[in-house]
Amino acid sequence: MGTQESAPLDVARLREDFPILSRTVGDDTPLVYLDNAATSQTPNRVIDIFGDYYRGYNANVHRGIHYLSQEASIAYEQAHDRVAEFVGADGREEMIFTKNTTESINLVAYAWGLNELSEGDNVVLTEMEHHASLVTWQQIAKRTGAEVRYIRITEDGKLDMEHARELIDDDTQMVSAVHISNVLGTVNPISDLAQLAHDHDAYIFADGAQAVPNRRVDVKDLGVDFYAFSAHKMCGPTGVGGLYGKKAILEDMEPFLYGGEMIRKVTYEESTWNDLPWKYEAGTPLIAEGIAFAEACDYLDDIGMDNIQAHEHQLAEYALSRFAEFDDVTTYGPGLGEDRSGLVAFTLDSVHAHDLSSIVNDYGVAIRAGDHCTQPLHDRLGISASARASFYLYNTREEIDALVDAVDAARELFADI
Ligand code: 7TS
Repeated sequence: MGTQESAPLDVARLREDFPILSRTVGDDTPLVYLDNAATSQTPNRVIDIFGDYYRGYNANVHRGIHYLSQEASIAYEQAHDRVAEFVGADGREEMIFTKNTTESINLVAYAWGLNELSEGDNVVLTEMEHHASLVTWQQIAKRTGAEVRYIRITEDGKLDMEHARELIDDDTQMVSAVHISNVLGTVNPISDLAQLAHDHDAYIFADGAQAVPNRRVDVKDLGVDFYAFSAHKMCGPTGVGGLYGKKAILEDMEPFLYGGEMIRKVTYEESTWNDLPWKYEAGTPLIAEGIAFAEACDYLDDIGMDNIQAHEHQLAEYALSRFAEFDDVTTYGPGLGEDRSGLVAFTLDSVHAHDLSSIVNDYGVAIRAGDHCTQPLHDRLGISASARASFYLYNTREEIDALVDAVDAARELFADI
């Protein structure tokens, strides 16, 4: 929910930072970009990092003592500190740069799970996990003999915490939960889950792909052991993501990938590992992307995360209230007035989600249709697919009106068939 201290965003001004938003699509139709939960757009100052880097100081990091390598190394290393600070971690040692949220989860599942899990252990997930977490833990569990358990969701799309208390027991080694559902918009009680996990000496991993972009996240306040997110959903570039891990755990864990950069001393027989976080960043890393990731954090902080959260919340409320005008539209997740993020998944009785997204696309409106990498959740909801509109700091009520008008047009088109 929007906090009291938030100030309204000057959206018209902010939109000037995103040249892509003023382009047209198809038959010279203005673009209405409502697919931000998949990938957000990128402001000029983040895009500019790439030109500055490749024109000014492109060099490999950590290796050289020449000027360019030093400049690139300092910028890349400081980017870790900046991204760490953005989510409340204790500096670069607790912030590994990965490719994306998916790789962050796989890193822990392979480096920790494959070594530590065995028969008799269990991993507790939620019914609303993205495949990035669900498939990864499911497959690691198969390989180790561990059991996977799923915390149920309630009718209104929230976690059944009573069920969580039943499932998490002394054999639980990991609780891995999505912080905000990419379909329901539900904000899960991660600190309560962390408490439950720790009461049973289990670790807690939170998937923050849909949370870090739109609210202030503090991993220490949440009490998590691991936390994952992607730059491309928070005004940053594709190709880079963050993995927060508690220093003591990261020091104990085995590396995920072996090779150059992640070692300290190598002989023909043995190798020892580099300091954190480099122990987990084998090979030449995503240098320009990492530096741009930090710039995206600066950009969001300049706007104010509380302001972004409040803006998104207002847009979600507006979309829910507009959809509530129609008997044949079903929305999923928490309803009006509840804490939820700025995305709304919905179905229209007479039109399949894929047809719907294709028709609204003709009106310049970009939304997503399908299972949104949550097939089991869609099974649980009793639907095969949904359409989803997801908002960000540069979206407006008028764009939601454009979506609703386009949905109207789809309804009419199918009524004639
Ligand atoms: N976890 C959640 C909750 C997500 O929403 C996504 C991406 C991921 C993990 C994976 O992120 P990636 O950066 O590794 O791909 N979700 C979506 C979506 O909802 N539509 O497209 C991607």
